[in-house]
Amino acid sequence: MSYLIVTSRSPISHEKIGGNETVKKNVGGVVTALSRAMKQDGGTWVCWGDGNLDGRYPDENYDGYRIVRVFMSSRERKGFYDDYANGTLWPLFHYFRDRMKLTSSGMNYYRQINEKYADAVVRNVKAGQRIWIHDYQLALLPKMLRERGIENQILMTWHIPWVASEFYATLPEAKELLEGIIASDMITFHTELYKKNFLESCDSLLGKKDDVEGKLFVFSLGIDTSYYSGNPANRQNIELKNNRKLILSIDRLDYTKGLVNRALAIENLVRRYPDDARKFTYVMIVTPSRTSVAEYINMKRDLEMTVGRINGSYSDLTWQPILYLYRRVTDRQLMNYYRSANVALIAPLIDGLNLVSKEFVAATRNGVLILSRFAGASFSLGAALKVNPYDLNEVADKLHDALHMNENEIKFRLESMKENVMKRDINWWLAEISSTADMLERKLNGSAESIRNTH
Ligand code: GDG
Repeated sequence: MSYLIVTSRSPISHEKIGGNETVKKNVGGVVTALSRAMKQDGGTWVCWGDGNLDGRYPDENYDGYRIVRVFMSSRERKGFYDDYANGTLWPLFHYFRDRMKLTSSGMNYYRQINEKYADAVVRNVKAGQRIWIHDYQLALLPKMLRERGIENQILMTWHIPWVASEFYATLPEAKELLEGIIASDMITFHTELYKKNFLESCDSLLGKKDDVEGKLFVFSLGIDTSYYSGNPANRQNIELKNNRKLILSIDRLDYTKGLVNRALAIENLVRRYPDDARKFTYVMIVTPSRTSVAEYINMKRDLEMTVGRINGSYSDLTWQPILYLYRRVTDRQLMNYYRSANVALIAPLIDGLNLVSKEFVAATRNGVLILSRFAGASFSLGAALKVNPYDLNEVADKLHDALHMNENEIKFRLESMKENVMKRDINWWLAEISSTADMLERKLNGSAESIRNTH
């Protein structure tokens, strides 16, 4: 089956860096999964051309598939991406009502850009191709495609949480977005909770339940386990001085990730368990993200002040509790960290899924996973040490437990999590979605056939 995939982000972008033209690969779990689907059967990927040289490549062949780019002016980018997608929808779908920007101009740009995507899809889709739309930036697209007469099967995958219906209802455009999404034939979420919340939103805001329910499915995104569990060339072990244990985290800079809380939990660990001080180093890797949004610039300052204050209070000439890295690390470095860490501290305040926790489980041989109860991945990683990221005493206690856990318990917990991650990997995810879409298509064709036969 050939796919036409639509995403806001692109798999690659063309950039001029230091006078040289370069092709930048936009890595990350979603792009990896979708590239795999593209490579299997060819197909077309419609995405945003945001690289500074992408204008030269509106349409190109890459790695066995076609990339078609949608372009935005700087005003459209600000209205669609900064103001509405990241300023209104992102905080809404992560329960941060106070951070939600409510401006009508943002929504107008959001509509306008969804229309641009719709036009690009109409121009490029082939008969019989399956259209697969991703995430909160493109909620209006399925309905816009139907309005343009597109009859291809439409799938939508929602990558972030779907909040409780009474919370979702605070969005002025709540009904419009729902109508947009339910024009799809199939909608997938990472957890049962998000599916339930979505259905309740349809019921309470649109009075539609029965006709939507059959379109909703839960498939939690898997990872490329052969990569993470394998033995990459040039792997190096990171060894800390004096046999210190390595506590690791890696996240995009985002308020949903609870980075300040994690630093405070480390401070709490040292206060509650003074004997643990000097026996660990917390390596906190923070990847730059949405660097054009003012709020994210302030967030970085707040985090750095907290990390600086904690290090200032507890460091001495031989030890520093937090080693803070604000940069993107290479895939190889990431693997080295995953393999070398004794503990992964994955404590977002809320997260649609959280791929890092799955990657760590696949990569580690003897590490302990501490995982937020509010990450979608916590539903499938039952043997992790679960924490409420707002409860800094609990996080400190679990850190202490993790640092002192015996090998048998570490192995026991890891085995059951590895089993789940290995079984429900990226190939499982793609195959489940594809076979479910096949089944829905057969059902639809079957009912069309029986209608024809009765007339
Ligand atoms: C959204 C939802 C949902 C990160 N920094 C580096 C790096 N990464 C890679 C990780 C992982 C991916 O990026 C991050 O994925 P997450 O799932 O953890 O988080 P979001 O970016 O917020 O993703 C989330 C996801 O969509 C999928 O549906 O799980 O809830 O918010 O793959 O490894 N990779 C390298 N260097 C870095 O510095 N090499």
